[in-house]
Amino acid sequence: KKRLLQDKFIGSLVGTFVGDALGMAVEGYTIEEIEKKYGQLDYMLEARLGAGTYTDDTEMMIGVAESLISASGFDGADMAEKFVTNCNLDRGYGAGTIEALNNIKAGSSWQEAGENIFDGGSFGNGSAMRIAPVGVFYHTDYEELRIKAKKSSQITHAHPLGKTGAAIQALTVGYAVNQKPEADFSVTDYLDVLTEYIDFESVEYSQALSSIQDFLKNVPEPKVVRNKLGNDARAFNSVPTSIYSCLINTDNFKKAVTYAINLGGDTDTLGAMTGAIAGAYHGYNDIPSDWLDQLENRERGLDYVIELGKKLFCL
Ligand code: 8NA
Ligand code: MG
Ligand code: MG
Ligand code: MG
Repeated sequence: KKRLLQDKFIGSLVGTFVGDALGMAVEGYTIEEIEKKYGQLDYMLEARLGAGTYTDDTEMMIGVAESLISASGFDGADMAEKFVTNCNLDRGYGAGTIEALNNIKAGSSWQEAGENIFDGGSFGNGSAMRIAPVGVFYHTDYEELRIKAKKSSQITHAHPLGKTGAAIQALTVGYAVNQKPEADFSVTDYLDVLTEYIDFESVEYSQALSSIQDFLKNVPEPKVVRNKLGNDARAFNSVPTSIYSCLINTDNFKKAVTYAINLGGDTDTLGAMTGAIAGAYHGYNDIPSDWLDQLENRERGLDYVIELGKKLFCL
């Protein structure tokens, strides 16, 4: 049982990495373009920094994990510093995040760095894409989990819609950790937990939640899902999409992540967020070895991310 729990921690972190690496190659493609060029894409393509390499999504997730480990829990100043130290712009960062990291470098506190980006802070999906370590670490206490998720978002994504996106994604990861992988993922129970802990007053998330419920009753074509839930870099147009990708593909990790990246748009991030949830549910052992075999593994690659998962579990 302990072994399975550790497997889930590692699965969520490596799941982020795998989904990011798979989706990277078709970032910005439409559903139609992916379909035409690859049919159903479920393998690593040569891209940007090479096949199996990760982007900002995983690089920032690594920073979140490192900080939770070194500070034995959430520490905003420490996490901000990890983001700055780790940042390699070649991995492809969002404009708002770059601005927040520059503010930190210039001396802003972690609470202030993201405050005045865009209009009232960023609501990009950048704080949700990296949240897996928060979700697994705080899985025993959903209240604490939501608070820490929002604080970790504050560093770069201070807009309420950005923070809520990070909290929803983190809560979903934490919930997935708590479910037995062989049992059915109870959608009703999950939605009860979600609505108990998250404030769904904003139309963006409440509409998405009601679309998800409709789609679960009457499963539409992926294009309809894309049109309704979205597939872009805004948190409210990608976090619900990733959750839905998991909810209709609970059989295995591969099915969920493949579904998400084939929706097009912000595919690395849809892959990363779907991989974080599916990895937390199924565990590391369910991630296909032909995907794992292709992941980058120099310095801070696959072995390093597995080690972070173990350390996070042992804290
Ligand atoms: P961000 O904070 O710049 O947010 C992403 C985008 O959302 C912004 O560039 C805006 O277009 C929009 N946005 C966010 N907040 C607001 C607001 N308050 N008002 C109006 N528009 C807003 O960056 P992020 O870290 O959230 O971005 C994450 C994305 O960037 C991920 O997809 C990640 O993979 C990366 N990304 C990289 C590339 C690349 O380099 N090829 C391409 C796309 C995305
Ligand atoms: Mg990315
Ligand atoms: Mg929408
Ligand atoms: Mg992306």
